[in-house]
Amino acid sequence: MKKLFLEKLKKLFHNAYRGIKITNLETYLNSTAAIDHELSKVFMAIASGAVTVQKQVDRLNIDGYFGSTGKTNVQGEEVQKLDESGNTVFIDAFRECGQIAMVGSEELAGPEIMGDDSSRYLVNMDPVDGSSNIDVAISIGSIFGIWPRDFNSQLSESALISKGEKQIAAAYVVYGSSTVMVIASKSGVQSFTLDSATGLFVLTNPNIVLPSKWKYYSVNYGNWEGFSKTVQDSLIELQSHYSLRYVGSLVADFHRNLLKGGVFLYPQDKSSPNGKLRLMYEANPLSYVIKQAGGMGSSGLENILDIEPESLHQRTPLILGNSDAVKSIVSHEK
Ligand code: AFP
Repeated sequence: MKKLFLEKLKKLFHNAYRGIKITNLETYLNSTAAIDHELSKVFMAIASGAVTVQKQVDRLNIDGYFGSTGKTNVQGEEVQKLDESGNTVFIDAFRECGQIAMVGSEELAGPEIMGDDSSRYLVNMDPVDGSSNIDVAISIGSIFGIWPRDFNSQLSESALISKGEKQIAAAYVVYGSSTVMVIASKSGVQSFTLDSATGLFVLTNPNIVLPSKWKYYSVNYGNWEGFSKTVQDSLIELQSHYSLRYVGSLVADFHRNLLKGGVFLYPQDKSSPNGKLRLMYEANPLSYVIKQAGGMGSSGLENILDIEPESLHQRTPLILGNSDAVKSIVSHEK
């Protein structure tokens, strides 16, 4: 392991010597004026948590660390062992970073208060997204929305339930064939790949903008019978022009469509009349990311970022991707 690490360092120096610039997450954050020191610490806490979760994902099958805890979360869904440990990993990383005053999580019924009087940020997260894919070696992920703390408000659940438009940054991690961390801020969207030899996230895809020509649409066709006629009509139109890709882990489907161009749909259907996905820690953060990359997110009736939320674990229908694709689907809906 030590030998591998030294080899990797040698390669990094070699590349630097040859003029190949390597930027890691920390150097990117330090050199980006629009991201202040405090927000940088939040991103670094996400990165450190992600390295730990990635190691757990890697060893899941070997250590037998998969399967259900036997518990259900606040939404009545089965909690996988990794859901529980991922939640603890990120909560601990956020507590240690000191800049976060409160966290909302898919795995917690209410808010987790931390930090001190000067902690400036609130985070809503889905610590492990795509749980049902955990034990079948399909990509899973983590999602984070970051809101500024309102120092005039009490630290209570209602402060976490704030419009997506007020986010100042968002991030997600995909634990896939490689581990990537994507961050979005006023400075755009950047993707970093985890170098497992050094434990550093290296900038591999700077300033991501959605390709204007898009290829893919993503939807669970198993829900067809429950879709409204307008959703069915949109899908009939999409299927004659675009390729279907659906993994069933939101972050993985989202990441592919972000890089290749496309649209993700999880509309309401008869069995989930309000949609399945969660507004505060799935739809809002990813709508923030897609907006910075030139796209948009919609519930079919409203821009996701404009929705006035009512509860921490509220669900929403979601249409997310290239703006022209989203607008065309929404125009059928209205
Ligand atoms: P799980 O966490 O239960 O695997 O759900 C994943 C998810 O919340 C999201 O990541 C997927 O996009 C969506 O649900 C998949 O839902 P379907 O299995 O109903 O298609």
